[in-house]
Parts: sequence; C-alpha cells; structure tokens
Amino acid sequence: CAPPYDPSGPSGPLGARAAAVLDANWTGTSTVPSRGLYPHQWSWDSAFIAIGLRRLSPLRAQTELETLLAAQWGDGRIPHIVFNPSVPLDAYFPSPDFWRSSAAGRTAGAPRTVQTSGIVQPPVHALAAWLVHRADPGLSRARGFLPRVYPRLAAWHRYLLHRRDLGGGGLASVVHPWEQGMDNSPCWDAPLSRVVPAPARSFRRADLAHGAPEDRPTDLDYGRYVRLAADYRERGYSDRPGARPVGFAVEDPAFNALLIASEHALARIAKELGATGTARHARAERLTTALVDRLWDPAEGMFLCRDVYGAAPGARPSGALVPERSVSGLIPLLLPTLPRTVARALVRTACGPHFGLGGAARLVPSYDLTGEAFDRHRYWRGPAWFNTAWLLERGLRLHGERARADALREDFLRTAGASGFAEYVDPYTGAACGTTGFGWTAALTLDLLH
Ligand code: 9WN
Repeated sequence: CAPPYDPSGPSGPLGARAAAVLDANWTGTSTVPSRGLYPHQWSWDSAFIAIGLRRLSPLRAQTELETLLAAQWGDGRIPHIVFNPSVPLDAYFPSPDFWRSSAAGRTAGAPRTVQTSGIVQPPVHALAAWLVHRADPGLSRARGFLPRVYPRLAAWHRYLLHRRDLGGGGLASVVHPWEQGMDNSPCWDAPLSRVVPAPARSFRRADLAHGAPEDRPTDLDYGRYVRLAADYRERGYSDRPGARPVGFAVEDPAFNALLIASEHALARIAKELGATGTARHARAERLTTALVDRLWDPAEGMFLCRDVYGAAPGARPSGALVPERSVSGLIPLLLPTLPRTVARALVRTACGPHFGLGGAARLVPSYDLTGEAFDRHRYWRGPAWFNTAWLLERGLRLHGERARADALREDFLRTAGASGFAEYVDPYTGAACGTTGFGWTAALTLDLLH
C-alpha cells in the first residue's frame, strides 16, 4: 500500500476530482473500474458507478446500466464481466478465450455478439436503476428507461431465486468467490480447501503487472478460482443438478441482502409502471425472514456465510455456518424490515472490537480486526473498501443511527479524497492500496457529497 496521505498531493474540490476520475474511466457506453487493472465492464461496479453517475449525468447513468443489461443471458443471468473487444486479450486474466461464453454458454443463452464471463456478481442493479430513475424522472420517462430495464431485472432476480437456490432454503448461492465480489475473503478458505487447484503453469495472471503481490490474492487462490470457473464452463454454465457437481456453493449475507434490497426497489419500479408492487415487497419480506433463519448468528451478533456443501448430505438446514466474521455479515443492516433486535446487534458488532467502526478503524474493515486470517493489506482479508462503507452508511441512516452515519460519511469523503480514490485502504491508516482512480470510489464519493 502507498504511504499515508501527502497533503501536497492532488488538490481541487473533491466533487470535481471524482468527476474527472469517472470521465477518465468512461468508454462511451460504460465505465471501467480502472484503466490498468480492470479494463472491461464489471457488473456490480457498474451498478455502484451508476448510483454516483446519476449526480453527474443521469443519461450516462442510464446508459451504464443499459449497456450491462444488453449482455444479459437468455436464462436471466447478468455476467460479471462484459468484455471490451478493443482491449488486448493479455490485458486481463481470465480473458474471453478462457470463458468462451458464446460457445460454452450457448444452452444457457449467452449472447452471440458480445463476449462475457459466465459467472455473476451481487445484484445491486435494480436498486441502482431505481435510484437513477429518481435522479431525473422526466428524462427517465421520456427515454422509457424503466419499461425497458424492468423485464430484464425481473428475469435476473428469477434466475437467482430459482436456478441458484442450491441450499433449498430460499436464498441464492454463489458458485465462485468472484461472484460474491470479495474474492479472497477468509470466509472462502474452508469451502475452497475442497477444490483442487489448477496447476500454476496452466494460466498467466495479468493482475500482478498492476498490483503489488502482497496486496492481491495468492497463486494458490488463483489456482482454485481457475479450477472452479473451468469446471463451470465445462458443464455449459448450467445450474441444473448434473453429472459434475459444482465444487463450491455458499449462501452469503451481503449477496442476499443486496438481492432483497433490489427486490424492494423492483417493487417501487413496478409501482411506477402501474402495478401494485405488493407481491414483490412481500417476497422481499419472506427473503428477509429466510436470511435471518439461515444466516443470523445471535451469539456473534452478525450474519455468517453458509457453506452449502459443508456438512453431511441431507443435513437440515443444508450445510454449515462458516465461523469467520466478514463485513458481508454487517451489510444486511441495509434492509428495512430487519427485526429491531437484529439491527441493534449489528450496530453493536460494527462498533465493537472486531470492526472498530468509529473507533480504531478507518471506514469499516473487510474482515475481523482480531481474526487469525486478518491481513491489513491483502485485498478482502482486512483492508477497508468504499462500496461496503457506502452500504453500511445507508443501513445506519435507515435504522436511525444518524450520528454514526454522519461520522462514517465524513470518514469516507476524507479517505476517498486523500487516497486518490483508491480501490481499498489500510484499515488503520487509510493509506491507498490496489489501484487509484477507482470507479466506484469516485462514484460513491459524488453520491455522498449530495
Ligand atoms: C475479479 C472489479 C472487480 C470487483 C471485485 C474485486 C475485483 C476481480 C479481480 O475487481 O475482482 O472479478 O480481478 O480481482 O474483488 O469486487 O468487482 O473492480
């Protein structure tokens, strides 16, 4: 990670600097997370970026989401990467020739003309679409934005709730750590230990050309990521129970909380389009109940991940909770109908020794400050990220924790500006880690400035 903030560094109003990052990362139809490390369109990045872009240009924000949705598969999945054909193949690994989406994903309805990955990322999109609409309802109506995106978002949620309920308890499972978005979280260590890594010589990482190796996942992690993705590709990206079972299935609190928040947003969109939205709100409430039933740990005062294949076959409920504290387990604070006792406990846990919110830590660390696997610089094993801080700020505000939300907002804006809109930061010093000029950091800065 870079040394702590140098006050003689970049100057100018924060909003203008954030807008300049988004302009530099804009390709004409979407925004890259970073020109060097991530030169394509990423799914949940685009949703967060659209949320910020709506403050700058509602038209660009709508276009960002429309470009992503144009790459949706026939089965409803929104791919985690949409590849830019003008970027050289060796600029990012795994590249389109690894995923081979249009050939390997034919049965699942992969698009023919655009190349994508075959896995997904957290469903922030309906929430983003609703917020983008609200930023300029006149423009949105004139362009028919919601009528065009609604069927696609509905199909996306249907895919997750039907094809991805691998645990049988009503929640969606991720089948790859990249799907959850927190690639090397210690929560994956146990489920991933059952995956035989692909040999290191069988692939070439491109990320190490841009990031310090000690800030990134290890080669062993990558061997397992490659094995899981290649196995999924070999079964045609099918989610039906088949001859070759997927080797990894986890119910994650943040992924499911974002699905629920998006289902509430979809209800509002349905209402705007003339329906009642009642059925969708009711489904979101049922999902909230399932989330609490399956993932809430009252002794820890937070949500945990469920390793769906982590117990004897036939065990009820399926799988086992993973005893690791990740920021993912705090994100359900975002949900409006969370039981009061659960919301209170989440705030206590966030502010306690494990996450140090408003105390020892900057923003909110990605992993337990006291955990054995804690590493203040290695990606999702400790560093603080801006998208999770934004989600938590929203959750605190929603549950009446105004002073704590204000303090987190202040810290966010200060740290984002001082770090050059870093990808993530050291959770004790706020020093920039990973790349700078990172898309969602700049976008969510703009959002919080309003
Ligand atoms: C793999 C783009 C993405 C984020 C993820 C983050 C990282 C990719 C990588 O970058 O993942 O998808 O190459 O490490 O973990 O959350 O969406 O910013």
